[in-house]
Amino acid sequence: MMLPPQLTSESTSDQYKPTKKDKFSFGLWTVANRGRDPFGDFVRPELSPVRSVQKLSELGAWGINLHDNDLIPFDAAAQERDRIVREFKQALSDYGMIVPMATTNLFFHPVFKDGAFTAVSPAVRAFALQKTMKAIDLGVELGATTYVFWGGREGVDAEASKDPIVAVKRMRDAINFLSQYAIDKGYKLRFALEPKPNEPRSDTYFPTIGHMLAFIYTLDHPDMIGVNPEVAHEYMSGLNFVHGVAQALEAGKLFHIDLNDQKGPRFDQDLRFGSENIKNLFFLVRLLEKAGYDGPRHFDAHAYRTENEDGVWDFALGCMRTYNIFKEKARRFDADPEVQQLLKEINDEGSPYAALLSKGYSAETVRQLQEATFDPDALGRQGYSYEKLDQMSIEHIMGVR
Ligand code: GCO
Ligand code: MN
Ligand code: MN
Repeated sequence: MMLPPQLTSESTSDQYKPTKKDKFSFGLWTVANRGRDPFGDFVRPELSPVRSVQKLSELGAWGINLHDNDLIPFDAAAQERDRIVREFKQALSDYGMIVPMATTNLFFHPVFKDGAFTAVSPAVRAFALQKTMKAIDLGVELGATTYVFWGGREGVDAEASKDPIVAVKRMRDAINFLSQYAIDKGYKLRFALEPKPNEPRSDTYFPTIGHMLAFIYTLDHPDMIGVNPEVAHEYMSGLNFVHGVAQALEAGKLFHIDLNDQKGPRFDQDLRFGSENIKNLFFLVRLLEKAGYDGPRHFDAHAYRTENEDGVWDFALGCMRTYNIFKEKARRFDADPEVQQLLKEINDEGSPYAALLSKGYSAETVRQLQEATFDPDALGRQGYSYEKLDQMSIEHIMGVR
């Protein structure tokens, strides 16, 4: 692989090298993505799950995640299923990899063309539950502790086709049913719901992190349910990913994360992590690391369609290295005495009002606030030095501080 000049020297090249401790994971579907798009056919040959496990492990990844049908063909007989699972488990143990997360393919087969849990057809909804129960069993058998629900085709093209209130209720019924199933089976499993605003349907239900968070608290078992936000999906809605993730973290609901990148609000691009939105993703990594997020750093992205297999491994290594580079840059940013000093001044920590506000509501705080005299004009005249602060962030990101 061609490395940028500053990373080729012995002293620095190892610093960002991914290791198992970094908890990097990839979907089987990401590295095995064959580059088919709506306008062109496959450009890469099939990549076997065993080869993916081996190569990712060599590159320093820790986990590999899958949809049921990434591993087991849709129509496989029980014997074939068991053989494939046996071989895959062997590869996991040979190469020291784990399966932290599993999920269901509820979007590829034509049966799901109108969605799965929210499809109008009761038979399709029932089949979706049956398929998901099987896929949960498979995930648990492989050791998964997180189970992801991405809406896939849960949405509409023709608005009149579904009552959107009924759709929300149907999704709730499905998640309640499946969480009860996991509980009754004694599985140690947490569910992570993944929002996306559109594609493949022209509109998908539960389009953003915020919609998902609100929905979770209406479920029967909210404690076992969190979110799996994806960089690209929030950018598709024009949102600040860092803020959405922060809200999930603060609520204790960041159960998993799909790292990738995206050029603005358009079709879902699933680009190499950190290849586009360098500033926002620097702040994302800083947030995850400072908040002590200890879940998988999962990449849900794929290599450019121009690449052959070598390019796929360049892509995978690039995702992990960039995460580690951001992590180091964030550490340096927060250790920079000038940054610390400026942040201290900006936050005016010595103000008597800081102490007062920290007391929260009481009759005494109410009285003190009512009696306080403020000078709004003076407060309105002050400058906040955000230009200076932001330039410092930029200089850290660009590597000159
Ligand atoms: C997308 C989605 C999917 C899901 C995956 C797990 O790119 O539209 O993110 O990749 O994450 O299917 O269910
Ligand atoms: Mn995803
Ligand atoms: Mn995506």
